[in-house]
Amino acid sequence: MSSKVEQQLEDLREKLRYHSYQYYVLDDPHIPDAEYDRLYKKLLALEEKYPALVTTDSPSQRVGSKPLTAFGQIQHQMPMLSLDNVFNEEDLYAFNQRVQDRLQSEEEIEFTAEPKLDGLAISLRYEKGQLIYAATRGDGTTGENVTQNIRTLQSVPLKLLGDNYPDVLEVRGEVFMPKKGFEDLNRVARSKGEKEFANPRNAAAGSLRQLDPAITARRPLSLYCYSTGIVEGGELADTHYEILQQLKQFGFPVCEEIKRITGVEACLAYYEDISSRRDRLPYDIDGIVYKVDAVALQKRLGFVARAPRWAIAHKFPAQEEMSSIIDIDFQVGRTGAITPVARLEPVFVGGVTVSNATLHNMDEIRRKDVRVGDKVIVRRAGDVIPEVVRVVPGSRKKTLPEIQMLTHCPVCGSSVEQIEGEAVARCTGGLFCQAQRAEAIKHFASRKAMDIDGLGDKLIEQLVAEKLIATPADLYQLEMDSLVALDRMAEKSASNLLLALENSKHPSLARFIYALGIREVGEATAINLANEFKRWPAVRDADYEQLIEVQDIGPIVAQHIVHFFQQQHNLDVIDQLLLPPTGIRIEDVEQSESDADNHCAFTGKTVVITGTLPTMSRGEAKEKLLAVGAKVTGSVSAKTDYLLAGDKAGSKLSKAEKLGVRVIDEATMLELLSVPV
Ligand code: 9MJ
Repeated sequence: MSSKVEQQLEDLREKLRYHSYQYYVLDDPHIPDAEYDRLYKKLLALEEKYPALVTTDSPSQRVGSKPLTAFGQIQHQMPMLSLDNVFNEEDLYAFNQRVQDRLQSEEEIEFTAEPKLDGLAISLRYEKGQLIYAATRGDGTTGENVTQNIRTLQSVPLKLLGDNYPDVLEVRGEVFMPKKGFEDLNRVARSKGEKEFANPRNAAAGSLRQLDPAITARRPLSLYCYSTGIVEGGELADTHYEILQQLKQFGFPVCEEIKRITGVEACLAYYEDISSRRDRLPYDIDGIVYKVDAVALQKRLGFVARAPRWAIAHKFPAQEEMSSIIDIDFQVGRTGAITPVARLEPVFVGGVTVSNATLHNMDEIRRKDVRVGDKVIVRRAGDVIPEVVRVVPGSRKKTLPEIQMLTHCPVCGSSVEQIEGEAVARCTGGLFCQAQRAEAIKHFASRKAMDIDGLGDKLIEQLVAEKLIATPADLYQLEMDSLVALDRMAEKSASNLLLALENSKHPSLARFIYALGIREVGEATAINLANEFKRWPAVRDADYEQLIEVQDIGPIVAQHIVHFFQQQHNLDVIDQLLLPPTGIRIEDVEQSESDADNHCAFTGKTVVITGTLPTMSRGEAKEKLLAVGAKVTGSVSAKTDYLLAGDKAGSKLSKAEKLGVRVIDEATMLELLSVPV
């Protein structure tokens, strides 16, 4: 009886090991997670029934032990090596030369190139295929016994696969926390008001040093193996690269980026390739390791102190360095976002000299408690804007004043608003603020706003740079002479532009509202405002209570609108637009277009537009639909009422048909629009 159960148990364990290997090591799961869970539960149930038959290498025994009071020590039978570093090409060439000299070889050397993971080195000892212990590197000779924690890592085999592994096998590798797991972990910590980890390396180290393995088990730790220690009762291949392939067959995870290459030039190409993809790799690395591939050559080269002569780490420039804050300024972005920026003692970090670093927003300044005069850690990772990570703990020797948020924009003096629940503070000077000018004017002139033909983004930037315009109102004061004096501006295009400006002076109320670029007032909101208030002065004078009554306008948008019209600068620009000599005449929403008249089959319905329409663009169709109070969305769902389909309608059409959504063509839309309901 018991042997039959034993067989059943062992079959289940084998299956689970196999699928775990497919999932964690080969990244190629053969069964759905739910099926794995079913097998696992079956194993648990059977083991619960026959506790005497539970083995330590069972997949159920990853979190088996109770919390420790301290870690024991383990002597490494073969010392765990460290690596010498180089930081530039010249020193890499010198390393290669030393290798060739020692080997008395003129030939290019074969290397295995590996990403250098930024985690914790550990050594795993297996006897007869069973995991015996796991130890940290420690000082290279003596490490800490972290077996019960390492057992909780799903990617660490408790029992090796196959049967041609050596009797005794020590495998070395790096335990690390993938970037995503790190971010998730910190997000949870933040939401609970707990302390966050500074980086994935610290998070990995902290997770592995838990005395309670149940905590380690919940942390997203991974492992990649990259070398071996003691090998007895069996032999491994005679090149490093092939040994790694063997380790993979035994069940160990090995980094997919590892490559065998020839010569130092190929090393540099590998370095460049990985550097360029570094930000996109799912784990942190701090350089590349090159290892002489042939084990026989490694033996001839030997060691100096603890580092092998046959390997070298080619480190990336440090991404974090220390500096001091000389001052904190506030910058106004093109959308009015106000960002505190630290002026720093110049420091070489991430490969460039950095003297400014972002502090993101006021919440971040408070959270990090950064003050002028502080010693700080500066980080520059890849092409990301350098940032102040934190104050160096204990470095503040005297009290320094706290940073106060600005109440007025440093560029235009408008008041600064911070919407509750939003981290970013913004200048409310929209149309007036120099920092936002070009963007505000681009928006004003755009097709869906004032639709000024021939006034593209480049030209606007040029006009702003030449100080010919500062606000949208200045557009209408442009003259032939100053326009033709511009680079690449012919007389014909200048006169076309002046004509387009003249033609733009009769916008609908909705277009004019949209053109003002009030935060979060898009096309649809502008149309709702126009339909609600009918006349321009009523929109301008609407108060908060009236605004939140309007369809689709909530407290935040209402606040943005109120703020916008409270700014005297904005009112001045609007006056310049509406009064002579410019004299824009806004077309009110006609009173006859009363709510009832404006109602048709589309009012309050959700419409999706797809394909090429015969006589109008999708944008024009959208405008017509919005004007009667329809909602126009991008994808077809059960909530869609109509699909307006033109030529070459693709997947949206088939989806609509599947869901039974009514499909109409342009002619039908025009007909339905003209029938009041
Ligand atoms: C890391 N950290 O990724 C070695 N390493 O080899 C790789 N570390 C190493 N190899 C011998 N890929 C000693 C250390």
